[in-house]
Amino acid sequence: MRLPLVIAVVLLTPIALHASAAPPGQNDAGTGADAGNTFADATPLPTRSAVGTLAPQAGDPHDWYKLHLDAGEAAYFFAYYLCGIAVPAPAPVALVAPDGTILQATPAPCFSTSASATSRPNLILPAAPVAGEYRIHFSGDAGVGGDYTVCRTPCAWPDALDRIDLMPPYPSATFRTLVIPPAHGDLGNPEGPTADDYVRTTLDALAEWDRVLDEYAARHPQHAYLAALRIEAEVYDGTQTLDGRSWDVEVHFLETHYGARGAAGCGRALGLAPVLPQLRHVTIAPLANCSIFITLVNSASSAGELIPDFVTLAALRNSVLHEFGHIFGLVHTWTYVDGRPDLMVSPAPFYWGDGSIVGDGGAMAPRLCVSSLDLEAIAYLYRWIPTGVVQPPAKGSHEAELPYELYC
Ligand SMILES: [Ca+2]
Ligand SMILES: [Ca+2]
Ligand SMILES: [Zn+2]
Repeated sequence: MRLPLVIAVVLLTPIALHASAAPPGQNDAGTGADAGNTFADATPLPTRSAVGTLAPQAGDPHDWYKLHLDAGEAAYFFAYYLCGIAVPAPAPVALVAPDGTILQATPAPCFSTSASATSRPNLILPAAPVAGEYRIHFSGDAGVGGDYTVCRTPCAWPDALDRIDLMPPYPSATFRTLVIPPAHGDLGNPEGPTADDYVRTTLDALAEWDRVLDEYAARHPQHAYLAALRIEAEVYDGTQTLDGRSWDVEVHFLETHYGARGAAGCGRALGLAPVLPQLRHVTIAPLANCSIFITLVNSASSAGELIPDFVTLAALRNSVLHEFGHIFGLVHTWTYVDGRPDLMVSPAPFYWGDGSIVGDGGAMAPRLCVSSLDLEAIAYLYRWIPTGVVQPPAKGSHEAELPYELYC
């Protein structure tokens, strides 16, 4: 038991050197101050996500966090820098045992909008060797720092529980939606889904939105107008007009890696250049008002795999539900309830075959359901329906007013 004390003393020394130079204005993990610069002086890791700053050039060479683990307890962490000019190269982050031993050190990649960057924890402790205070250490020894996020999974964004970000509503209550089947199905996996499977699952997901909106409207009379929202879906059979103005929404399938499991947007500002050649009709007609792209090759591979998974129908269904949430005007939320992400959490985490977020390599997509939070926010966006006068949202996000419920 002496060893930890010795290490603590040795590491404690720099605090005196840097204490006077501690950068002002930091708010690491919401503490209003800089996270501890030493092993001994570690800041408690919040139960929710922490955001912080490491600034080795400005008197902040280390940020240490600590949490207690029982012997044998599993703990998985996300520890990522936020992409930006302040992070020229991956900076190291480490998981440290109570006795100071480094259990795992990794260059923390930069968090981006790419699902693949954040779909899995990067510090992994399947079983804590002893009970005690473990540490997460962001080190500026390489001279590199920046803004980072750190959390123990399942992570939730700080102070964002039951809040969802908003875009303007679509100016029609009817969404004429054309589903354009993929050119082929199994993508080389003879056991995999067929093109018909993909289309059928997509139509099921669209029908689920309709059913859920009706159910919510019936249960909440003040939002009864949501029953007027209607997805009218058709499957492209070669005869429909593809002039880009006949459809409110087109659903496309992409058969190569696109960097996300899906994408959606209205107004053609989707950064489409990489995928245009794959769209079956884009050379003969402009896109519809809104488009959804579903990647049939997952961008987030399973643990240990070098080749991304083929999408499962369960994952496809979740993606279609999520992307149509964007069409309605929802952005994202960081709401987790009982360890499960809301439908509009992004990037949606994978769960593995043993039910953990990392593990045996068997990726599973937990069934996601539209939530009361999602529906409340849609009710807010479409409050124009009774008057017919479309209004932009007067706020950038919606806070839940009703108890959180899933509409499965
Ligand atoms: Ca700091
Ligand atoms: Ca610090
Ligand atoms: Zn999204």
